[in-house]
Amino acid sequence: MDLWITERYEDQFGLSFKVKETLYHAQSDFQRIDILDAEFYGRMLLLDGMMMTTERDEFIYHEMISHIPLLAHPNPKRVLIIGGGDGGTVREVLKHPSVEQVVLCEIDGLVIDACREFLPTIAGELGHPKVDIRVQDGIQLVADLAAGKYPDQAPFDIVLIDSTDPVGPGEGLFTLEFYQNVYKILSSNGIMVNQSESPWAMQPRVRKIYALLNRVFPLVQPYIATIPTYPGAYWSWAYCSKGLSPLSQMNMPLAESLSNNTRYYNPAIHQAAFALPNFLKALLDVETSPVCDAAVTA
Ligand code: SPD
Repeated sequence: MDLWITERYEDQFGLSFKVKETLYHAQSDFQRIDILDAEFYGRMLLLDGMMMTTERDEFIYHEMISHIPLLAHPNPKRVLIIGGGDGGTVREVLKHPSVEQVVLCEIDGLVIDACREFLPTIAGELGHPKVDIRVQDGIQLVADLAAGKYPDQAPFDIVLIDSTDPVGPGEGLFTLEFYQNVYKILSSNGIMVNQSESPWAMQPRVRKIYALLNRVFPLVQPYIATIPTYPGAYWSWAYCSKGLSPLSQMNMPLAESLSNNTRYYNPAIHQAAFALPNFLKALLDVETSPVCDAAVTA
């Protein structure tokens, strides 16, 4: 008999996958962890029944959360990733030659272990010498760094919030206090990007995220891609900075050469991702299209 799983959203709609095999199942101190092998999408990681990543479409999410900010920054050296225990964001960040250190702060060590074993194409760079893995609560780490507890470890050029949805252990990563603390640990031209949910399926949630971000960061610009396996498929990230726009410092030759090693990202996608449809501008009270300054070409 065929086995199907369905991720239901708000008991209103769902996305179903035909499963060949359960590869891993555990209940950690934080959440239920499942790694399944499915038809079409391949191996997939679910946390508390919510889809986190699949072998077939993970490149879209991981390239978009990484390359947009890293190419917007003139010289990113130190990167902090909160969440992201599957390792996909680490893999993409390491494609940038300027990056000297990547701190990965994942609350759940079992997620890291399971992904290393069962999702090697995603987690394969977690052992890279530039990567410093901390198994601890990212909210607490950022609060400690912001309070000056480890002065030699901050600031960061890039902070990426590669979180779960704002339920369970990920909830505290969507608060004003957390965003304020991230702001404090960014360098003067630092950039934060957080995954900001589906502006199609999760509109009240998305409005709240952007209302909070706009209270903290001078520049907040949503950008968009389609993630076929997430609820609503239409997904967003928030580009947040102290003023640096997403294209003003962009090194076009570097973006083009990086594109030889990506499956989704390229310089045209970088610019187009910030174009918002009218319903989304209205949802987020964005009056004008984001400014896409001339990119650096030499
Ligand atoms: N609804 C799914 C949101 C998950 C976003 N994070 C995915 C983590 C992949 N590294």
